[in-house]
Amino acid sequence: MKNQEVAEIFRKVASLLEIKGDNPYRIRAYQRAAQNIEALTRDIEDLARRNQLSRIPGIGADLASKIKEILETGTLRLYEELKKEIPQELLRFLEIPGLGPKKAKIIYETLGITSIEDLERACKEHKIARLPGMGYKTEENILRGIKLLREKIGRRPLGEVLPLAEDLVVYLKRKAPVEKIAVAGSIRRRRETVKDIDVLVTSKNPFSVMEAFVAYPGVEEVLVHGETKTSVRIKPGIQVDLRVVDPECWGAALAYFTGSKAHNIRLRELGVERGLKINEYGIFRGNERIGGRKEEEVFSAVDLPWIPPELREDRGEIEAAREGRLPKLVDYDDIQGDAHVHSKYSDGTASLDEIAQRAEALGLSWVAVCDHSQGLKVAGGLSVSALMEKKKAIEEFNRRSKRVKLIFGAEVDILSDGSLDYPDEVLAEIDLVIAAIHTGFQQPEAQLTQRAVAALKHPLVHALAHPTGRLIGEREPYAIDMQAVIQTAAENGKALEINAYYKRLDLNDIQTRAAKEAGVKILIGTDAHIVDQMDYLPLGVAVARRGWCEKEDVLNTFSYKEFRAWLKKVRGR
Ligand code: DGT
Ligand code: CA
Repeated sequence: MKNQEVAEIFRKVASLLEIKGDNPYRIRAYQRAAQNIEALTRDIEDLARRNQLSRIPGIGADLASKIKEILETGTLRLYEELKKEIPQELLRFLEIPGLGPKKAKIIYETLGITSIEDLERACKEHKIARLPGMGYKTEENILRGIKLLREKIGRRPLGEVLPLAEDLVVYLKRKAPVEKIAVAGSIRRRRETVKDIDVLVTSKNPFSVMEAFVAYPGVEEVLVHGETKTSVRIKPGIQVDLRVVDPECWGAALAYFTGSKAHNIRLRELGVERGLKINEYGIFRGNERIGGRKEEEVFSAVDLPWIPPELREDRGEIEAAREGRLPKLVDYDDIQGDAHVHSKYSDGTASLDEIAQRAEALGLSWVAVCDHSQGLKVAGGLSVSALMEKKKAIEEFNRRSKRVKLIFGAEVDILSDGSLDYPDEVLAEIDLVIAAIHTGFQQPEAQLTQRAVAALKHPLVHALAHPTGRLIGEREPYAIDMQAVIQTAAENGKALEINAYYKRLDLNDIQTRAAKEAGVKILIGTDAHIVDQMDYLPLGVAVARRGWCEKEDVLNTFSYKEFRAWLKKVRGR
């Protein structure tokens, strides 16, 4: 898929135009296009072939023809011309999250800095703070951006890598003589970011497996080509290690390569206490193999029940397993609804029918359609009259739809003083009110926290959306006291969202666990702006599982009726 490549070029065009001081609307159009293309789960080439590019939000005739140009030529004339006007070094600075084109240009022109290392030093020596329009805050932001950039180079969001891993598994099952096959490592644990793809297989013919593997169409470079281990780099620059293991070692290898390393070390220590050696080849007493064919054997050898991969981080799961108090994790199949989807009414692209169709295909029985509120003009926020129209349309839809029900919701902006973006009498009409912060990210912690707390205390609010505002690899969480937020939610019987969009996963795993422990209910929403993004729901479930959530902790496991009852209960009705 060329989606990322196209998005990247558009994003760079936007930055270059910004450096040149071009028309802000034009710049915004490229940025928005980049965002929406990146968020697509469909193959953009496929859309282009079917002449469906205009289905992507923000893509008109002009941008559609530019997308086609990129797909046909690999680049864009406009981009190449802009690059000639602007120095290369400056382009590199634009990769740093949080460092905008204007500031990058001033730094480049006044200090003559040309490398990221020099820029880092200049920040630490407070040379940046002295430049016009900048200060110590700018230096902090740049340093944070450099840190994020370095992390980003090594790790990618799970939601980007998981489909690649799944595609490879399908390919290997079809083209290689594999018997067992599993993706291990951080992907199996569903960690939010991933360094590489670890695949294990058993086979009677390892040689053919490796031949098929290196012939995988996504392979860019073969790094190691062996009988038991082969490593390649696939298209977006991700390494894949494929290991063929003996069936009698399968369970031991699966446990070992699933990790985490910290968890493995604990298991190995427990083994040592029992006079056992546990490694990727099996479980041994002296030279005698006593197990390793099945993964459960690794755990039972040290008197533990099998531990779900999402918990294997040495965050107390070993102790919990020993004491028989492992959570019975919420299952991917327990999920009945998606609690946060945007429609055509605001900045989404889907009609109510399209949303319901996708939900049905995903095996869901309800979806909350939560569009933006009136003040959020950039995101097509709904006026009160549009909101009431939508309410009617949803009621009408529900009258004729049996299998999938829609819930009339709104993602209501929390204004900078903590008040909400609709008056109370309007909020009372909305069945699910999710409050969210979309502005003022730079406010001090006390103020941001106060806004979230005030919203959660509001009697008509049900939940807080994407509580920290972070974007993986792009934007740090804003300064917010999560403990205060969790406590307020707990005291007021309100839910916190796990936003399942692959760049958000917000709450994250650790915050989710804190919320669960405080008795706060979790509400998972994909925040889909196009129906394809509804497919990200399992990523949110993965976060819930990594946060030790059980079925009853997660409101999405409720039936439509039960969920509606909960919505009413929150408002004391
Ligand atoms: P990442 O960074 O996203 O690739 O995370 P992982 O957990 O997939 O890490 P990776 O690919 O380096 O290694 C895969 C698994 O192999 C890891 O989760 C645990 C196991 N492993 C790797 N190195 C060691 C080690 O030195 N000791 C032990 N006990 N296990 C290891
Ligand atoms: Ca890995």
